[in-house]
Amino acid sequence: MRLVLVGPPGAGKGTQAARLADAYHVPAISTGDIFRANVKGETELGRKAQEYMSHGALVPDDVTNDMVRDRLAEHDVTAGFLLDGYPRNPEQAVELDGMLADHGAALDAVVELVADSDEIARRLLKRAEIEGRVDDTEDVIRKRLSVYAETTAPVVAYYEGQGLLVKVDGIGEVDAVTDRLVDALRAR
Ligand code: B4P
Repeated sequence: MRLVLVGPPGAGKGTQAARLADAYHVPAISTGDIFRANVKGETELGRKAQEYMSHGALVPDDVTNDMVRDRLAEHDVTAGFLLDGYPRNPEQAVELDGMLADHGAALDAVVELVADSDEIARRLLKRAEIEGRVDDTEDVIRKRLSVYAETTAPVVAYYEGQGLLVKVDGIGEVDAVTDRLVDALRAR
């Protein structure tokens, strides 16, 4: 199973990616998590990513694409993977198609997790209290939402055009959303 999970910040991508990866026995690859681990480890990649992430902007494509290409060349992804948070613009989507074609592979489905702005703000502000992520402040959340609407929403249209899109409601209990995701993928 080769899956992409797309959706606005706070829709529950990271939360559901871990559960879907368990269900399908594939690794969940979160570009946000990889960047955060590099920021924490004070690596060169982390230093580059931090200035963009802290403002809610996308990390430049050359940095992000190279990182994903390296990750997809590792052995544990040969049987499948779940990409969480990548691609985030149409250029990255085209790049991903090329990376997969190099391995003679293609995506099986792209899941869009849908949630409204009020629920998103509520979740992320709650997470801010618990985890203190620098990009979970009100101003930066607003910026991330506008980046999503302008830059990432066209990725959804790109995959819809390829007949790969599965839309799932991300509102409700975490378990209920997971059941919805699994059912929607099974129905496909
Ligand atoms: P991400 O790490 O992808 O952050 P995110 O969009 O906020 O999603 P996340 O997975 O953390 O949150 P989730 O919705 O699961 O990206 C962070 C930054 O990294 C970006 O702004 C960008 O700078 C950079 N970046 C990442 N990928 C990039 C790329 N491809 N190109 C360029 N830059 C990139 O969960 C949110 C909260 O909701 C959690 O606290 C969770 O507990 C809660 N929640 C989840 N499901 C819930 C439910 N059903 N009910 C109630 N709460 C729920």
